Amino acid sequence: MSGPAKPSLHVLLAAPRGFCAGVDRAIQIVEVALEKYGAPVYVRHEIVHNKFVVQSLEAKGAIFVKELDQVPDDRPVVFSAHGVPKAVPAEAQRRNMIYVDATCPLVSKVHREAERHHKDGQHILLIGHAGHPEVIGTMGQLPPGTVTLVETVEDVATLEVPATENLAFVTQTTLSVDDTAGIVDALRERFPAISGPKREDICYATTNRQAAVKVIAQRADAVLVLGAPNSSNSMRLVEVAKVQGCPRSVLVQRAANIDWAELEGVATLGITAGASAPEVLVDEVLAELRQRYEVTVEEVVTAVEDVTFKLPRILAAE
Ligand code: 10D
Ligand code: SF4
Repeated sequence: MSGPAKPSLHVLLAAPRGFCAGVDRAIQIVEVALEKYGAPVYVRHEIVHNKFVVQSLEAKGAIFVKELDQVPDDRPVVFSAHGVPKAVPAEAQRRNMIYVDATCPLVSKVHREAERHHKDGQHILLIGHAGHPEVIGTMGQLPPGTVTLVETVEDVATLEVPATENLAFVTQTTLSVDDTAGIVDALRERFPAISGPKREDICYATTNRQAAVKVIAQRADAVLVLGAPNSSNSMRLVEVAKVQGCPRSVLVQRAANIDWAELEGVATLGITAGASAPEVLVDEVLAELRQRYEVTVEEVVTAVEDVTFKLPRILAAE
């Protein structure tokens, strides 16, 4: 006997979504390091901000630690995709350790930009979120006191800088494109001579995922963003979806965490995933939805990505 007919649900799948080139490379770095050096390979900080990724690497022999002092001298260590202060590789070198830097090349590019401004004698304003590892890493490229953090438009008015003439700004790579534009406008208004990138340093993946979620949010009754609460780019996707037309937008770590009551009355559901959330988590959600609804899926493609990054030379095949 068949049960009552399932309600229908139209799913809008954002594209691009999920893994970016920097995350792909970082995970591959841990996998190749495990092949090359054998287990255990230590990783300082979550390689990317996703529990599922971390657990699958742990199953292969990776050990995740907070700080370098938790790693024995004679085991290799990988630094996460978010970047590290200069003091970290310096310490690894001092201890003669094998280390592999999985910092995304687009984060390293911001590090070099900051260094160049500093060499030119400029004080740096870093737009970003306090306490985030990328912010700690970027600030840690330069001596204390040479970089000031700016988190909001409101911060700009009260900002105290050593000299208003000799300023430059750089940004975290995973910020809200729209909020950052507002902060940059306020900075340029208060400090007309400030130098910096044309717009900001937000990466292609962050930009594309926000543009895609905006389009689905405008058509959806609710939006699910696959990702972790400590993932800056994923949290920004939830905010952007909320602001751009879909107040019922929520972050979910995986299918088991969906609050089904929140989806009551939803006929069109948007789905996307942060840059650190693997596609299997999207598949898992779709499978769970098919248990409860008659699902139709429409992929909404707003950009096609073809970015890839090479592995660090230390891991190149011999
Ligand atoms: O928090 P987040 O968005 O910076 O990092 P997550 O690991 O979630 O995604 C990858 C982004 C990186 C490594 C920073 F660019
Ligand atoms: Fe690199 Fe952007 Fe991915 Fe961060 S989100 S790892 S900056 S490509």
